[in-house]
Amino acid sequence: MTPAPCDLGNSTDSLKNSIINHLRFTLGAYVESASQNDWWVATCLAVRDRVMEHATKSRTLHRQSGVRRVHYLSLEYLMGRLLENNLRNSGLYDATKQALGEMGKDLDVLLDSEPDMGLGNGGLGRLAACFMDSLSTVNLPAIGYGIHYEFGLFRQEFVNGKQVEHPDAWMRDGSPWKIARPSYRQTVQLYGRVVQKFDDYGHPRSEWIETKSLLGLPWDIPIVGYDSHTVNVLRLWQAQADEDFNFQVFNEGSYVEALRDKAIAETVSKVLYPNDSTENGKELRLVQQYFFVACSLADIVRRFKVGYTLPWSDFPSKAAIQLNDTHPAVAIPELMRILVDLEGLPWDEAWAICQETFSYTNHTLLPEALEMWSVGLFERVLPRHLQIIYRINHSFLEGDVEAKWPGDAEKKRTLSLIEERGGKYVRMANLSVLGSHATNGVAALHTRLLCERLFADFYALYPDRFLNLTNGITFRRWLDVCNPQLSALITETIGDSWKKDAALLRQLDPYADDPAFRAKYAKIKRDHKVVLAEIIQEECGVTVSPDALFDVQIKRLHEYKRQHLNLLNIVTLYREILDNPDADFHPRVFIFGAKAAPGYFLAKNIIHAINSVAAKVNNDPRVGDKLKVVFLPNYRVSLAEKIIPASDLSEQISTAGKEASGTGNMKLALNGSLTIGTLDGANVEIEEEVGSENIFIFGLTVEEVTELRAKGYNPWDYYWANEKLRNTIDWISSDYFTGNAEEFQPLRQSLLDHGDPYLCLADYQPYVDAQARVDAAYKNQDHWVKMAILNTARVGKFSSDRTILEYAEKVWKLPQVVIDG
Ligand code: CBF
Repeated sequence: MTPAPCDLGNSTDSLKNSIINHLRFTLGAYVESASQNDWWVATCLAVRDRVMEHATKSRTLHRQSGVRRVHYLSLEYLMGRLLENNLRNSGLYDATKQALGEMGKDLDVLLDSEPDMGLGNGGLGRLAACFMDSLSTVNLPAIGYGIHYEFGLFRQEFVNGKQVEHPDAWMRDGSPWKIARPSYRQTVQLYGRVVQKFDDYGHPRSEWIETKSLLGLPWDIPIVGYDSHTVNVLRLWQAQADEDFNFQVFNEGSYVEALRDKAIAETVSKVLYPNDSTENGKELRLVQQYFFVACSLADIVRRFKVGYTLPWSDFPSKAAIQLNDTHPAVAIPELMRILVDLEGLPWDEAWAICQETFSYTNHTLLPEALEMWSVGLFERVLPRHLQIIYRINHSFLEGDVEAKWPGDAEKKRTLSLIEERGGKYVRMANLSVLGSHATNGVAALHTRLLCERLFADFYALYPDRFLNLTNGITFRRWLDVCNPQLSALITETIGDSWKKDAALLRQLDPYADDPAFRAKYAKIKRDHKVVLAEIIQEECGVTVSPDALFDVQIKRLHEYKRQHLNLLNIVTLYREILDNPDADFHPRVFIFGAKAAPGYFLAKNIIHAINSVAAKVNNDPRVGDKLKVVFLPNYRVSLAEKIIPASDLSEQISTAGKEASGTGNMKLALNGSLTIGTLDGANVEIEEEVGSENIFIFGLTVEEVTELRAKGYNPWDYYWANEKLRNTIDWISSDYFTGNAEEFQPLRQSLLDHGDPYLCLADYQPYVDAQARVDAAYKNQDHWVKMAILNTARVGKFSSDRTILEYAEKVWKLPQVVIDG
């Protein structure tokens, strides 16, 4: 008998019923006395019910049609909150708001109570989240794989201006979005040793024995696209102890010992490493990487075997695997191990399958972020994988490298998968390039630098494998969700097709000259500034005026991003206001949001310096409202959603050649915040799109940076040559701001004694001058608003839908599969 279909309609009444049913039957709560959290969970579940139907349909259709799917492997997903995004994407927002309203509940309050799902550090993890949204929106068959961290990125608090970290227990109360899939649990081996055996035909086979095992339990999170019925899933693996692991210990009566082993096993997915540029050398990190890669590959192979009885040579036509940076690169030797050791394929055949299956995105040129694992550690944790890497390396060096550069030992040294100088290390970036058919950078400049510098020899060998795929952001979250007022104004003006085809935003261009449109646009910005001013009051206890220029730098705290260059300008302005109180300077609020890696001493010193300067400036009666400095604590996706629509100026001031792309730059420009920035990462392309008259570019170019370094850069030259700069640095490192002149010596030393590695002093005067241009431009509000509108209108290129469609066409060769409603 077919059961009666439950009512999963999209009407207000139907949603009301679902929410009440979940309150009563899933949560066991009375409508009258249900808590806020109960209402939030019940609402999420009502939405989830409607979405799951499409998830099942999508999965079934993808399987039945036998199309190629992309598997996105990423150690990080910075998802933020899901309810509002899912409501807006699925078109349920208005009905749900009304349903809740009729039951006396305010949807906005519920939305604000959702904890962020912060399973990532910064740009790379947020990019993965945008990509998941776009994959569903543009109807591509995809699965995201990652780790189900119990603790996401730490919660940041300031105590006396210094960063203090707290654990982020994002799912302490459970999460209504994730669904356990115990039937797809996987077992992962680690450690042990390798022996040579012979199969029934006398062929040698490597066997990995005496291993420790770990279980991976998958949790699925449905990913709802905008105006599409494709619902892909994000599958996150949770580590569990294998019960056999300590059974003997348990039987011998060592119950506590047995549980200790269980706890150790479960630490693998406990916590996200809180660094966005390096975690090299940590054993647990390598175990995390292998754990999620092994679970994911086993899952992909399971699906290949269940679906079809095809030869292995067809594997790449069913599965594309994208490596999000080198973090999942161990997938390359793992697939080789599966194909050669477990499936008995000849080496060369297996290698061809691997290269056809994998593609790799590089996200950084920073040398410290290029992952390397000591050979000793690798051998202990993954002995068979090390053997495989050695064999890949040998064939490569003696094959293609020798053929191109016969007898050239230096070329072999740079291209080798093993670094031999100063100890032996596995180079994960080289492995990723070699094991993939495509390597891409994330902005045009970054890709050029990959080809000319980091991977120059690989590029000489395999030029066709390199391509650029400029990053993008989802315009649903970064406009529709975070700025519904602007989204509505755009839709009212040009229709709503821009939500699926962002290039159409160009139709707004002429409206920049329309005073009525400008007035509406300006009002929306001001309203957001009023809201942000309230948040600043609440979080920082500082009163700011929404009529001031809101100057925003929100991103991870890193020397290369140069929050300290921003600080140098702030202190210079402070001095000027004191020296020249009647100068015509438009009031400004400098707004920071940034987390520093807990072990990054100098980054924490910079946070402390900014907070200390803020405390002085904000309380100095001589300054009044002219200058305010605020550092909002615990920067995260949901806070970004409040800051970005309220921003006037977007600080993108990294040293040229250091920021691979940046994506905050795109979000801010989209919301009409003008960029002050260097010609770095995607800033270069933003300038091309918005026009050089609608952006404030300053500073050294990549070529000039190289030249300056080659000449021998000496920050002291700049210090002695520029009195303002000298006074600024001396003031920061005096006892004026904290009463202790020692406090910011690390910052001073970095800028002077340690050579100013990110060239703040060289870019100081051009930056100060560019800020003066900003001040002058802001005084002409009409013109400023016009420039802001043109930014919104002209950044359609940076939609992640465009990026994803380029990946699908140029790298994955994926078909779009439309799922019926
Ligand atoms: O490509 C996405 C982002 O990745 C980083 O955050 C990274 O972690 N390597 C880069 O620093 C960004 O430039 C880039 O936009």
